[in-house]
Amino acid sequence: MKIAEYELRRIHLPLVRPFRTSFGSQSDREVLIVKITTDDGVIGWAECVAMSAPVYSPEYISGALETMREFLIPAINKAGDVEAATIAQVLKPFLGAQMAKAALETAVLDAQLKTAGMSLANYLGANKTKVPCGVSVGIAPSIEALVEEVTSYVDAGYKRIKLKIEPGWDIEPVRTIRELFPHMPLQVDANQAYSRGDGHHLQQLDDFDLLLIEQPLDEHDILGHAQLATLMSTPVCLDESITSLRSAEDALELKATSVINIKPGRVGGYLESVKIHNYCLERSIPVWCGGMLETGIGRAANLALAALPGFTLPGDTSASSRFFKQDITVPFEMNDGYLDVPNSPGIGVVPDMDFMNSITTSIETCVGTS
Ligand code: OSB
Ligand code: MG
Repeated sequence: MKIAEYELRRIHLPLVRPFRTSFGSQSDREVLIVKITTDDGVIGWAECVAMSAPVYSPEYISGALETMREFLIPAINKAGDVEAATIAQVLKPFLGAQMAKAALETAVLDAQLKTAGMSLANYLGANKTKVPCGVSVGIAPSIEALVEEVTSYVDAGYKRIKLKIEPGWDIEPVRTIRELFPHMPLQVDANQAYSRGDGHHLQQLDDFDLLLIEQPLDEHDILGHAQLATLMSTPVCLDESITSLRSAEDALELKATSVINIKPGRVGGYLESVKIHNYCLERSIPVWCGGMLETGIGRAANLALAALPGFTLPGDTSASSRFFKQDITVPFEMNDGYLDVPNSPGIGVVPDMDFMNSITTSIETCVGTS
């Protein structure tokens, strides 16, 4: 296909409650939405999961926008006739920028699959029509507030709880939630907040029958994670450190991780995500689908991925209402702790243009090959 036009749009959505992690607190989500129009007039949508500031990953919205405009889009235009499966190769000369690359590839994929009349879930190899929902719970202002928030998610039907932790907010909150919900699948995420010397402290988490501890150390500290994994009975799971199939292979081989959080934006797209999934499935390594506070556009595509057979743990695939009062698509609603996997062609959802226009802060268009 040939791309006639690209639209890069920044939108601003308030969160239903502040989301606090070890890298900061957010009370709204700025999102970069990518739209492509093919020369046949077919539209493809995608969400770039970069955040406003480079605090989770080195990518951030303004940077991703500039990378797309200055480098990635001109390279795709130069290639001329493209399909989703060729985009990664076309963009390979430009280093990093996985989130920017993923968004462009996904927009192409959406348009391509709409043309083919196939859902993303089918294309990726899904074998489920609904997926169990987990929820990521931020660092709370107090234990009481945490209990109230977690209880509301348990009551809503969530099947797995993930607690964000950091030094000073770890053993006691986890103990409290474990005592209150002895059988709930529970895991923790530190977003790199600890250092190598914290192994004996973190060992205390082994008492709480956690599914895993996610990214306790620096993203580059593969050796530190491998050492921690020998100290703890709780499985170590990498998030930030995994930016490609190659890095997943290395981290597994080095025993720095025994579970993988697959976040499509972080690894450069859904096609790379499927490669990581396939590699892990062959070796019986459990994987789950991470989240980046996506709107319905990104959430829809994540659900398609989470429906693949190797996604044996519930992901951070929560309902739209977990983060947003109003989503930019028809909201994803939980039924009995599950979300339905979209089955219409492409990612299966489109934005509500009136609402999206009302929260748009800037739009830029780039011409394609005509
Ligand atoms: O580390 O998984 C993370 C949100 C933003 C950046 C990083 C992370 C998260 C989450 C929320 O934990 C996941 C979600 O429910 O979208
Ligand atoms: Mg994480």
